[in-house]
Amino acid sequence: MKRRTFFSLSAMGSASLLFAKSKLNTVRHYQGSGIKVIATWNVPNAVDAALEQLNQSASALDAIEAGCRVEESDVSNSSVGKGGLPDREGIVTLDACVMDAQGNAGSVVFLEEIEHPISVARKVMENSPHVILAGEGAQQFALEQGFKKTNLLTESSKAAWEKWLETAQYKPIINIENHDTIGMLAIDNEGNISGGCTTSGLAYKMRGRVGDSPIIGSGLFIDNEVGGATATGMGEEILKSVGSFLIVELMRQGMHPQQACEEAVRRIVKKGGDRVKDFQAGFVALRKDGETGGFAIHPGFNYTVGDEKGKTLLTPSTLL
Ligand code: SD4
Repeated sequence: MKRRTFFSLSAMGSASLLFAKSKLNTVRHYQGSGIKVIATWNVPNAVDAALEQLNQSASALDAIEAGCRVEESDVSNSSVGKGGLPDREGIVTLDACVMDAQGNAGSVVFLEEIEHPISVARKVMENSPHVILAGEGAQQFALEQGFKKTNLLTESSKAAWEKWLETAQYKPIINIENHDTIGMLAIDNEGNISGGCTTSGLAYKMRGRVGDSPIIGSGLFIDNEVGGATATGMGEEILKSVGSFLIVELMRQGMHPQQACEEAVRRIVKKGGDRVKDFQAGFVALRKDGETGGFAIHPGFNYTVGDEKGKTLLTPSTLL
């Protein structure tokens, strides 16, 4: 490197360091206030499973994994795990991620024939040197870790796909074709936060399509100093605004989780133009002090919150 360039870069380095330090002084650190769980959609069984873990002093990560596994095995949920609607070739492909209180992350994308992608994502985080594993490689890793292959296409999801083939029109319907992806955030009794997100993605997507759910920052983001956020809805739109990361950063700067979710939804709507009438996007957020928020573009979105006292289904106001 030329000497002159070196000097100017190091000057820039110390200027940005000063800026970073002054910014850090304004960052809020929130303290925990007992166990808490928040999850996208009406998922009482998943929240119960997570609360059961937290009540036994399990870690937030264990609670998240237990909660998400409930939806992955629920064949009546058509957008997560077993029973999830397939891609346009009739194959179910799954996306999931986890993030823990230390800022570690693991993710699987385009995973086939494994019932619990959330658990595979956790193994990627804990037992591999990587953050994301995709497709065949993700499946190979899962099998090596002791997971078994299973058929994820149920009779009813196969029948729905065959019916879809009659017209083969790809048009995700707000809150119908693409709902129930579970994004879950939890605080354990040590005050640590973790999160997870798991989905079979959009019904009748193109083969190979991956949405926001397994992408750290878009479908999920956790920062143990601040809190976490997770998303549901049209992944293509959520990816473009990195909404979960945005919400955590807004909370870091002092915004309430509710306001932060609203701002993230507004950003998506601003970029979405006319398309907005045809897609849903929603977020939930949990701050380290137990404060929560949730917001979506269109009516129809709800989320479940749980703590020591029990659980509540909340229907937030929406932008449109
Ligand atoms: C995706 N965000 O794959 C997911 C779909 C979803 O409720 O959230 N469905 O784009």
